[in-house]
Parts: sequence; structure tokens; C-alpha cells
Amino acid sequence: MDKITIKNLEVFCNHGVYKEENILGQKFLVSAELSLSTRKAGLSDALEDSVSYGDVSRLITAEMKKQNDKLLERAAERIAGQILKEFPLIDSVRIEVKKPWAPVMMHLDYASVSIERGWHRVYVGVGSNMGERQAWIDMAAEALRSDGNNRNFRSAQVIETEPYGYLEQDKFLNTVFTFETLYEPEELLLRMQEIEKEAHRERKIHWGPRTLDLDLLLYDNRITESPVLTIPHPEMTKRLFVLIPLCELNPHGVHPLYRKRFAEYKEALEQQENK
Ligand code: PH2
Ligand code: MG
Ligand code: MG
Repeated sequence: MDKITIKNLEVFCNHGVYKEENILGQKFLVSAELSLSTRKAGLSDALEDSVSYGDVSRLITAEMKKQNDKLLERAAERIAGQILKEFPLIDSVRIEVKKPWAPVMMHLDYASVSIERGWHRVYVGVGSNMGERQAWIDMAAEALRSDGNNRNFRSAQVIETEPYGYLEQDKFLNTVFTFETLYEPEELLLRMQEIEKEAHRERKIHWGPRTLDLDLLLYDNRITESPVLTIPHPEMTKRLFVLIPLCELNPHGVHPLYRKRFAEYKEALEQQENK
């Protein structure tokens, strides 16, 4: 990916754990590496097709002076988030915040924190089989669409499906959402669980009736397993109510672990059903 770089932008401000730092202030040096395609601007020679490093430098300066953080981590995090939200052409950023006068009573060139942040493409499975099913799905869509840490939200068509697994329950409405997010996987999971709670979701029977179920299916091509979250969702290749809306949104998508197209899983399940 192409890069635009700002190196050692000097900002005088008051971050620090010690109150002397908050009172006196000191010099900080901020570097930013912006990942974006510069191809279009390279051909057109038009600034609108790229990102102005002047604008980004002003944003960094304003963000550094806006509040006093104790930690460089926090200042870096805020700068990265603001840049990604303000400049939609940028896919990811690396930010380094250096403190050359760090008051540690020893000589050093500087102490610094560097982070890399960016937009991540996610797919979320959605289901409801209790109450106003469509209204719960609309509520979840609105909550995720209007969240400032998400962008480019799209939903597949909503389909009605027979219950799978635990059969003694009403039919489901299902769909899949896709969007880009600044949340890390576990943070997005928590956000989705809050939305389920807002829909009065109660966890009673495993695979049983629910007002709203939101499952994180895919997060970029990431493969991870933790006690609370497995990505890709381990059941997704067995469920037509996931694969049909997923293939509508991403007809050529490939499973990151098994390296097989989702459309193949879908077609195999559809053939089984028609036997
Ligand atoms: N979700 C389940 C169990 N069974 N069946 C259908 N048709 N749709 C679902 O969303 C669904 C299910 C557990 O999450
Ligand atoms: Mg589920
Ligand atoms: Mg679930």
C-alpha cells in the first residue's frame, strides 16, 4: 500500500503522569504514516484525490492540545481514531508519539509509543424468532450503522428460515450485515451483546428462541480462538441461513481457514436439502 508520511511534527503540550508535566508542559514529536492508494492523485494531480498532509498535521496538533492525557498511549489512540474518521481515503495509520524530555532523570533520546490502527471488514449473522422479528433486526441495523466506529454498513435481504438445531421453536428471520469497523473483535462482540440486551435477549435454552442473535462471522481474514470468541464462526459453513445472505453480500468470498468458497458450501447444502 502507498504511504504519506509526517515525521516528527513538534507540538508543545501537557500530557504526563506527573503534575509538573501537566503544569509546565513539554515538547512532543508526532509521526504519522497514512496508508492509502495515491494512484488516483498520482494521475490527476488533484489534491481532492488524496489527503493533505497539512490538514492531517493540523488535526494532530489540535488533538494533542485538546486535552491532557496521562499516557502517550491515549494520545496516540485518539490521534489514530480521529484521522481514520476524518479522512475516509485512509485505510490504516501508524502513529508514534515521542517524548524527548521524558522526566526520568537519565539521558535518553526519547521515550515513545507507536500504534497501528485501521478499518476492518466484518460480517455479522443476524437472527430473530420472537416478537416483532423485523423490528429487532431494524433496531440492530440502526445501532451498528450509526456507531461512529463503523462505516459503509450494508445488509443482505432478510429471509424466513425453519429452526435449525433445536426444532421446537418458531421460524426465524435471518440476514447478514457487513460493515467496516475500528473495533477490535472482542470490543465489537461486547457492543453486539449490548445491542442483544437492548432487545431484551435472555439466554435460556442453548440454540433456543431469541428476540435477537448477533454472531460475529468474519473479521478481515483473521483466524483466532479465545474462550469468548472463535473467528471464523465455527458453525457458519453448516448453516444455509448464514450462507445465503453472506453469498449475496460477498458472492466470491473464501473461507479464511479452509480456503473454500462460501458459495460451494451453500450449493452443497442446497443439494442436500433437495434430495
Ligand atoms: N440460530 C440458532 C439455532 N437455530 N435456526 C435458524 N433458522 N436461524 C437461526 O438464526 C438459528 C437457528 C442459534 O443461534
Ligand atoms: Mg447464533
Ligand atoms: Mg449468538
